[in-house]
Amino acid sequence: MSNEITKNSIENAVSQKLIRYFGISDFEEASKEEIYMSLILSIKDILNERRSNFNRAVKKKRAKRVYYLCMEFLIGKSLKNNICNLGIEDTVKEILTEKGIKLEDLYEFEPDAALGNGGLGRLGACYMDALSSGNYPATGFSILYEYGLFKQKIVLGEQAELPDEWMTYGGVWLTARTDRAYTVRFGGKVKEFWREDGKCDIVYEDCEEVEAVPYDYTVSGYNTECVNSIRLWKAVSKRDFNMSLVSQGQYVRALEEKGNSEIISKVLYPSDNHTEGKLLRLTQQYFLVSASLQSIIFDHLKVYGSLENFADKVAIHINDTHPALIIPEMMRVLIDNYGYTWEDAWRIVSKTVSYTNHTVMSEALECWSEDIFKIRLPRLYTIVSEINRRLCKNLWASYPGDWEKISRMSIINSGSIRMAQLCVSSSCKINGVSELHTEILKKNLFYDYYKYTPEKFINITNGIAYRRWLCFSNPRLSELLDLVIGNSYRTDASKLTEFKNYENDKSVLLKLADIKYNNKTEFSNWLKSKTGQILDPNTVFDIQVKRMHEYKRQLLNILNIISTYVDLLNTPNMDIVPQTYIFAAKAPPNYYMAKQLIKLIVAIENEINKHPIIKEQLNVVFVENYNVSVAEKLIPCCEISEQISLAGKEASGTGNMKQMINGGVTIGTLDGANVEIKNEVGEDNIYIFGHTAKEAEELWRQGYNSILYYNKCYKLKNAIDFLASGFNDVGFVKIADYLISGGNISDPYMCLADFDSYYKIHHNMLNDYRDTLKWQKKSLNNIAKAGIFSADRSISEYANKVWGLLKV
Ligand code: 26Q
Repeated sequence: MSNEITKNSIENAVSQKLIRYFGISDFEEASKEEIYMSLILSIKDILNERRSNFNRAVKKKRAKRVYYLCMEFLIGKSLKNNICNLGIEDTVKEILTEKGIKLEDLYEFEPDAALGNGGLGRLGACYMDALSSGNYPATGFSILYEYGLFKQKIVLGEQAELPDEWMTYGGVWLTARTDRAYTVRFGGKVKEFWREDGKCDIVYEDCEEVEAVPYDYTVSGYNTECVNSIRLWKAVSKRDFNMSLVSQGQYVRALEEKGNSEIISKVLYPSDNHTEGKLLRLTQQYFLVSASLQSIIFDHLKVYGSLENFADKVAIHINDTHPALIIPEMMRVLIDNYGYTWEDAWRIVSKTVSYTNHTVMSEALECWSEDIFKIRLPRLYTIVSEINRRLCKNLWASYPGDWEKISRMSIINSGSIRMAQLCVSSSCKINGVSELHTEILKKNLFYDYYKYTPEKFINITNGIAYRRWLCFSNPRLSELLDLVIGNSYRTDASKLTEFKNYENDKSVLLKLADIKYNNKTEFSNWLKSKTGQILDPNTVFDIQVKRMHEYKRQLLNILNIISTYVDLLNTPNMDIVPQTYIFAAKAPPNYYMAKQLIKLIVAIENEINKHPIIKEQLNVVFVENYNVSVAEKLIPCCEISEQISLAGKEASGTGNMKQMINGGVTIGTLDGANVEIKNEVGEDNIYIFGHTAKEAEELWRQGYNSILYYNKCYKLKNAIDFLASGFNDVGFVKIADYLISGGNISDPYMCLADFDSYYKIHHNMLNDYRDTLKWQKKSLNNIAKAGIFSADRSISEYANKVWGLLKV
């Protein structure tokens, strides 16, 4: 057991750090930066001690461990989360107040660790939190991107990208483990030497060698001694500094040579739901996989001394196909380094690895050109080919002569290595991230595989670290919950249902309204002080925050806003509910349409600002640099949660869950987890519109004729006409064309097909909003029914159904 944490112990720890690292013996002399760093270092010590105790207990119990491989962890800030998890917020506040320092100011100081793009990365971070909170032995593996996701600035109405140098103040959390570095090899030639005993020695020549140095980021759990970590790999050049070049006066070339391989961990690819077949990305993926596997094997051998029980003691989870190379890499290591036969190695690998799919969109499915793969990873290429040869042989036995099916299921096809096929054919379990998504996987994307091995396919609906998103981000609401239903929901989210008993309690409903108003006011003040943008907390806050992508259909929301704007221009004294639309989103820097959409939203914001009278009724703001921290401020203000993707495209969504648990009422399509949200809250507490996934697919197959919708609906026509000519920007004519033309720039996400039902339901929703008690009852129901979307629940399902993992 760890020592108890007291006011004294924290104060002493911080003072010691001030002396040791900054030579400051007096709190009063320390700058905010120094106190910030010293506080983090002190908390890190507590966590590291607990981690080591927890590890000892895991070893002693010989408990199974899970390793969660993910190219992204969108961690955000950790100071507040760790302080709240440790239950020491009041104590720390007390210490700091005595020194005239506000803890909130220190919180603000911390940069976001933005080692991820969006949903996938944030899910990884939420799951690590739940794993620790649930006392499960787990390690996350990813890359220590020196630059996190770019910082977004709106410059002259458009997104500009700035480098995100998060390490200066965010790196304090990391513990470098230079003693545990591994070598990763790329390229070169592979030579096979067959021995007399029939075994084969593999020798690599002329490979490029890179050192992978681990940096551990500790992850605390709520109210528990369990602490896990995310191990982040940094690429360090192994090539010794080339002194001969230096002596020839080629100093810069010598530096360049050294720096080359360190590029691997420089940047995170800023795309979301889209792959790029770039060599550097493949390099990053193998770097992650190879280093992580060496670390996993090292840990295992230290405890058990053999790999015989590997599959019983280790679960390796791959998130999306990005870390799929762990499959051939594990085969390589078991066969080449530990002398396993193919069959024995395969038994271990296929029992150890599980895979979650996070998207069905074709542009996000990873394929690598055989040529690139062969050159960069020659030994792995041989292994993947052999996996594929054996797979096809088995398939042939099950489906003799069905070449079409076998070529659909084959890993290698027409010069491409298809990572989804590799994952599905090799994993012990495959899951989708919402009920609908899993059904689509079974019926479409992985239909053949589902028929082949149905027992492997399961659903585990996503969940969120609700303590971060509710308890810590929305203290007003969680205080009310503590008061009304007690605080047991803080460890057991299902207890939130007890809040439903108060759906007709007028005083509770009015308190909810009050809390929302205060949150909105707080956010408005923050935004005004940051950017000067003005919000009126007396208007309804309608929020769409997520990555910018065509399939998420921010454009559908925009069309409805423009149509209301046109109405207000024509009828200034129209009776409408005063409404504020808040957007926040980053666009991938090379995604033209996504950037155009940001430009359009900012243009609308500016257009409305020219009409102060209209602005009172209809306000639009684009909040720049959306990240975890902005989300934590914004989501507690949500009244209307826009989840309007084309049905069938959003695998789950998790922002929908975060807004729901903060009392936001969803307007959405029957897509991803919206379907389950609807099932939880019932039709009265959600606004569903648009084509279902099945209908949308059918419509697309029959031929989507956008102009029909344009001609049929005058509101839509007005909006699109305004879009085409109302702004002095040719770019928006292109967006109008994209919406209505059937040509090669047409809208594959069929915004117009859902416009009519969207604007009607939106209108009804705003009418309902006029009645405060009626609205707050809906809001209350959303809070009360959100418990199922807790990451604690998701993780316990993974532990039981996928990993065979027990709490320690
Ligand atoms: C792949 C190759 C090369 C470069 C980038 C990528 C790449 C990077 C990120 C591909 C996809 C992603 C991210 C996908 C993602 O975030 N998917 C979301 O996952 C969430 C968690 O399951 C779901 O809730 C969302 O519905 C899904 O869109």
